[in-house]
Amino acid sequence: MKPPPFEYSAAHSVEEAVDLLAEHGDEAKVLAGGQSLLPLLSLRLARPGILVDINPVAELATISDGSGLELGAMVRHRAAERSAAVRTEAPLVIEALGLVGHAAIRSRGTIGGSVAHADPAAELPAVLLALDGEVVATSRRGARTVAARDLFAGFLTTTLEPDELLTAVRLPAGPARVGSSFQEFSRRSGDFGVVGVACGLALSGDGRVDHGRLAFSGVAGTPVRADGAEAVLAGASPSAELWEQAGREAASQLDPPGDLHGSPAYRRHLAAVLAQRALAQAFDRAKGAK
Ligand SMILES: Cc1cc2nc3c(=O)[nH]c(=O)nc-3n(C[C@@H](O)[C@H](O)[C@H](O)COP(=O)(O)OP(=O)(O)OC[C@H]3O[C@@H](n4cnc5c(N)ncnc54)[C@H](O)[C@@H]3O)c2cc1C
Repeated sequence: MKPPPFEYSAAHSVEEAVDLLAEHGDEAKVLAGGQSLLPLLSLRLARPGILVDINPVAELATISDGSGLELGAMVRHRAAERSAAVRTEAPLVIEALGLVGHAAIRSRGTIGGSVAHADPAAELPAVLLALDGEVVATSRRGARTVAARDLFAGFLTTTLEPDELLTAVRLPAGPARVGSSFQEFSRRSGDFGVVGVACGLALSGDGRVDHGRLAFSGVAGTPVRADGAEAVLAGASPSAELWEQAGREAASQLDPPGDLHGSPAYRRHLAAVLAQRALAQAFDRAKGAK
């Protein structure tokens, strides 16, 4: 199908983009990589009056590190995957991005688009939630930060206002001796995962778990943090039994939907197994980290 008619305006700066969003409000949609928005238009599931194209905004395509990592909204997935700064500061982002569609899609898709689109099966929102990340939302009223825990409001819905542009994604610097892992089950390579889990694990000086962080995709209308499992992990001695116990605890607190890809019970089973695997791998990586 073809998209319904819409106006088009290219913004060349953040200022121009937020002016256009302020002018058109609910009628406007931001066009980033277009990998989710254009299919929605073609299927007539979205009918914006105007697309505000932020592809020309060069200031949004930068990656900076220092105390943590900041990815501009228009950083393409492939650029992040190839970035030495991302590899050093947040290897979990690179691991998760490798599971997003295919290389051709990732050469257009953007970091900001993946987060703003808030697909509950998407990898990046789960990573942002697991790593206690935040986004910068900019409008004519100024810029504010929104923690990942406060960002995802429901299926394809965030707490960003219609006049707000997501301008950056921030990830805090990790502690020493931290390891991470992204585990996912999908029917075919490149498909959205049925269930996925983003995991970060930090060890304390005495070799115990300082903290573990787990966030699932594909189990609810938003990514879900596994608070119960994290309580099980805090201060415990690492072991295969602990990973299994934490996985079981995480799954017991989920109430996933059923669809043609899997029943609620199957998704809970996947969540337990994937969390267990992610913790074991994150632990191995943490042991090797300085
Ligand atoms: C075949 C295929 C397979 C895919 N597989 C996966 C997958 O496995 N995992 C996965 O996570 N994704 C997958 N995707 C989607 C992913 O590739 C998209 O890139 C991503 O979801 C959206 O990013 P985008 O830059 O393309 O955003 P767009 O499609 O341009 O925009 C998506 C939405 O976000 C809004 N938006 C975009 N940028 C901003 C911003 N800066 N501020 C405010 N709002 C904004 C738009 O208005 C729109 O509503 C797949 C896509 C395709 C076509």
